[in-house]
Amino acid sequence: MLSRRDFLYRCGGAAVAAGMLGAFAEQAAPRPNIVWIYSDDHAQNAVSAYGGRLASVAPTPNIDRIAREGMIFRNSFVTNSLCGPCRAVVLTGLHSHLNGFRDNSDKFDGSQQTFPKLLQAAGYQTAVFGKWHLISEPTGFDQWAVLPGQGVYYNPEFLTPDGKREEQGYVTDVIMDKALHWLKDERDTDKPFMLMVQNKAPHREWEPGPKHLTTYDNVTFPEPETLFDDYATRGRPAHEQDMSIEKTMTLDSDLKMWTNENKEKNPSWKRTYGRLDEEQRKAWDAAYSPKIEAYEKAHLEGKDLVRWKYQRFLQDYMNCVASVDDNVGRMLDYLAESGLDKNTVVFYSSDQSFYLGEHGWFDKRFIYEESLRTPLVARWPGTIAPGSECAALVQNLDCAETFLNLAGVSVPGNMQGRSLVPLMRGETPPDWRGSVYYHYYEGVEKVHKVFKHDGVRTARYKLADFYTIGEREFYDLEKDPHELNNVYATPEYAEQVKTLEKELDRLRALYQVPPGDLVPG
Ligand code: SGN
Ligand code: CA
Repeated sequence: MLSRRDFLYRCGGAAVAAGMLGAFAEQAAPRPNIVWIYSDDHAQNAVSAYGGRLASVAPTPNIDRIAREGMIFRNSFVTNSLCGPCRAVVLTGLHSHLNGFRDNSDKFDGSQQTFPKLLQAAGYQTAVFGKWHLISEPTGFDQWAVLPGQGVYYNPEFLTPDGKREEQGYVTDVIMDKALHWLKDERDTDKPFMLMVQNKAPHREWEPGPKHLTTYDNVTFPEPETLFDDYATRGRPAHEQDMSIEKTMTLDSDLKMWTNENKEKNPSWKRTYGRLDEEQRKAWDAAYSPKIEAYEKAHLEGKDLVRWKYQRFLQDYMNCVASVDDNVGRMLDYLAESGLDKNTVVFYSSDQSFYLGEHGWFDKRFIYEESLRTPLVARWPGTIAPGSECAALVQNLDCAETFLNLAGVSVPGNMQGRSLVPLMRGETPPDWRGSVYYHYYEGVEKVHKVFKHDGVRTARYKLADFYTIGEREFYDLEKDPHELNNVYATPEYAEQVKTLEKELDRLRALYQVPPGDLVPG
């Protein structure tokens, strides 16, 4: 006799409607719960399970625990490296041009098909807490409390079905409090659940919580090899961006070096410090006053100043990550204590990754590795063998199908991703994708000034098409993992360039990219 799960997989998982499970109902194991912990701008390079230069100085033990007890996806990518667009892709399983959310100024059409709605219809309890950033209200959730827009780090306001509520505390802790409260006291325990816990952290302006204001004070973060990249082989996009540590990152709002003379007049100081209560201010001042004093005495310039900014940025960024990691631990502990862990699939991911000084940058947007990638680890006892590594090319586009598949819910034919469930079982389907499609839409007129582009990445090569300005770039990731050498016009690569150009055309057609989205100018 096939187990219910085996039956689902043999049917490709996808085609099995919840109703068809009737025959198996008696011996069927309960459907698995899903916990999706999602952060904002958490770089793959800042998750120690991925190794990398920061792993030993700034470990993330709780996120690593998910990887250790489950699977790490080594090649996990996004479709469009920006917040709202990534969230819309996760919800719908559709690329941006089909779900209608191309850039952060769009409004998500909440009437469209999403995986939470499909899970809800199949009898799951659904909830989302934390960052949402899709402008319209959440749909398809039994319970929700989301931050308005980007939200704030301290004493944040939440939008809920019953209106606005301000909460005292640090946002990463408050979001997990809400999620745990729902799990323990609010949900219908007769139903399986799907819970999305979505952090604001470690998004700019990287405000650490009270427990981690000084965690990395005595750490020197290794610099990336490309901190002083001169973009020698590249065209306009890398030269004209506005996301460098040197020029774009501010000393006041980003690095909190509000000097005594100017701070009261500074809107960013009011915005940040003005939100803190008395106790929070005390802790904040104790952490930052000595840093401001040291900075003022140092009189740094040129490369020394960039190096100092990099260290200061990483301190606050990693302080924020430390709170995220603590709260992942709270969730894992609760699941274990309650016994829910046995039948709960826990994912940790981020809307997208982030530059931590690579190429001299912070932020994301480009198709280059640091922002094309995103962390993805998953734990599913009994299905994922502990310590598994997956090298297949996966995308946030696959989330919706994965969640539906593991819940035994039929996957609608218009979704564009693929279920990761076979990969989680340690089997790579022979026809698994050999390339991923990427399309960034926000454009040079918006913050950070990155030209629109699309492109394709295979296991070895990458082609980017900055179509508004007619510039293309090509990288051999095996020989040039840091993407310093654009070989688009190099004769030795002519054949590979042609192959990837064809692949890009194929993917544009496959995913139905409207030709109107690819026009010059
Ligand atoms: C804000 C940030 C930008 C960031 C965008 C989008 N500036 O505008 O640095 O790129 O959000 O980020 S800030 O000073 O207000 O933090 S996203 O993750 O929401 O897409
Ligand atoms: Ca983000």
